[in-house]
Amino acid sequence: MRLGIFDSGVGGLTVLKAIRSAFPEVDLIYLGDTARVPYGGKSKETIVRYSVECAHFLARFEIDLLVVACNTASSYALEVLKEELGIPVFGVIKPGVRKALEVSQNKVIGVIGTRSTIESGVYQESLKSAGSVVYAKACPLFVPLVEEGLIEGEIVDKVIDFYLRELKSTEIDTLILGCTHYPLLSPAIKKYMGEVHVVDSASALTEEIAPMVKNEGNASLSLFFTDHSPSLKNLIELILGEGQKPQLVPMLCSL
Ligand code: DGN
Repeated sequence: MRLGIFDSGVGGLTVLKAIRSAFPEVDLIYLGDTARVPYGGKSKETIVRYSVECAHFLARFEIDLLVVACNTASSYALEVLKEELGIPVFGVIKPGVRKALEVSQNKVIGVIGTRSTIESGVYQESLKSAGSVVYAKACPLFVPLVEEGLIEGEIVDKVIDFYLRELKSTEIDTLILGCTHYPLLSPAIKKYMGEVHVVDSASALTEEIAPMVKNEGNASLSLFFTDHSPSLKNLIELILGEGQKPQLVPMLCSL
């Protein structure tokens, strides 16, 4: 079985890592659109266009299933991708919502993500329609922090306090990390938030796709990126561990 996974950049490797540990035999092809990251502040039209291009790139490899690892792309482009591809397409929003509803006792749930994800209202609508009270907060500085390799320490704690102080003072008993990068900040966020359940969409996603995935294949792993920035290798290692050799694909966009 062959799975395609795409993200606006490197953060989606948190999702790939969770999938790989759940289904180690499956062949995985990952595309990180590092030339155009971040998607998090772009318009809906642009996010959909980029997402369709990424999906079509992966479809060339005759994938059996597509995972949209990016929360921003999942918020805006999932329905279009389902129509375009003709194979099962999974995003990260629904699994995160399902998991949060499962673990929350009081149904007061917080969600954090990029500006675009939070402004799309997709998480909030799904949670509210299931009867939850929702507190949402965009945390735009979290992505660059992780990309700098800053996942703990004084600066991280200050930024977490800056964004999450209000959420901490609410009744939320569950917090959804609605962005690919945030699982790397999970220990620091958990330390700050105390007793709150922290749900990351990467592990929730693997549960969601489990009924569709046969753990069969050659256990191959292909990583494609639309740009190799100097920090790419470090970021891949930060998320996946050492020893990955990414392949470079040309820019997908015409500028
Ligand atoms: N992958 C994006 C997300 O999960 O929303 C984060 C990076 C970005 O494009 N801003």
